[in-house]
Amino acid sequence: SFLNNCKTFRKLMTNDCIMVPGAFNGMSARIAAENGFKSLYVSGAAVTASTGVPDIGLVTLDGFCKVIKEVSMASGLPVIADADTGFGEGEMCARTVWDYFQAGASGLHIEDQVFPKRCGHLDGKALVPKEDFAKKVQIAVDASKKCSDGEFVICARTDARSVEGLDAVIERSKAYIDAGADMIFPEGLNTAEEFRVVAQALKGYGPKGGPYLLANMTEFGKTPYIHVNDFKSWGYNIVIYPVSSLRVAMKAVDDLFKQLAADGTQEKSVPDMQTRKQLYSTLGYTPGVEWIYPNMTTKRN
Ligand code: PYR
Repeated sequence: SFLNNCKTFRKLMTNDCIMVPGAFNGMSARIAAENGFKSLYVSGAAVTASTGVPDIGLVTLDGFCKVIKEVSMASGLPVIADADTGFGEGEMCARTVWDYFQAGASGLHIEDQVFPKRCGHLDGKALVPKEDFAKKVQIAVDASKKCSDGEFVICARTDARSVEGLDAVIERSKAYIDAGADMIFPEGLNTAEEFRVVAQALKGYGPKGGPYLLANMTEFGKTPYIHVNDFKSWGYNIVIYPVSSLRVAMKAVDDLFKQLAADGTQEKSVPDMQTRKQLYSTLGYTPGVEWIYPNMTTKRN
């Protein structure tokens, strides 16, 4: 059930650091599950890009829920999903929590940027006042209590690093923890040392004995590549790889189309393709045999 997935998600993060890759549709979700990943991420950057629009708040709540449902149903795994700035204020932010939970997510992150937001690794971001965002976090936490007894994870992302500096990242994070956030996502940090310093400052802070900590290992951004074991040693619980799968998939599509256009037949690209056999295996499909979703069984088939 959705509630069990929330509990599983929390359990996975307890005293551990899990690698959570982005899945941008049901197929990529199933491939990740096949490869042993225990939880998946639905990225705003990937959802928007795969829809063909930039990451500036153009995809609606329903658009995100469609992808969350696909990823959740196809994989049966706990999903944490990007909710940008919460798709609005007040009841709209509460509705986002309820709709994400009903779509199958086990948690979400909302961020303290002004709407329309931009990618956390771009310059020129602007933030809402700390107190205003703390109120929004509180609304999300209350909504989680109503729909999931508080099991659905509310992650507060702060985009303060490039706008107000590292001290503000810590100060804002503490305010969001005070407001009830279960998890903190310090976005756009510049060095490994900054990740360590933020974790050190937030360790044990707040009524819940310290928040879960999320690190974003996106490519081509402001953050260097850091090994999951390093994050674990500093106290991070989850590392996301939001757009990695979409980037390699789309480069492969580009390579195919170039080759096909040039050669007039796709034959040269066939060795790079997922075969029919691999496709059916990933889908758990045997022609003539009843097919069911993985989370409709007690174990993955
Ligand atoms: C994204 O992938 O869109 C994030 O916010 C990390």
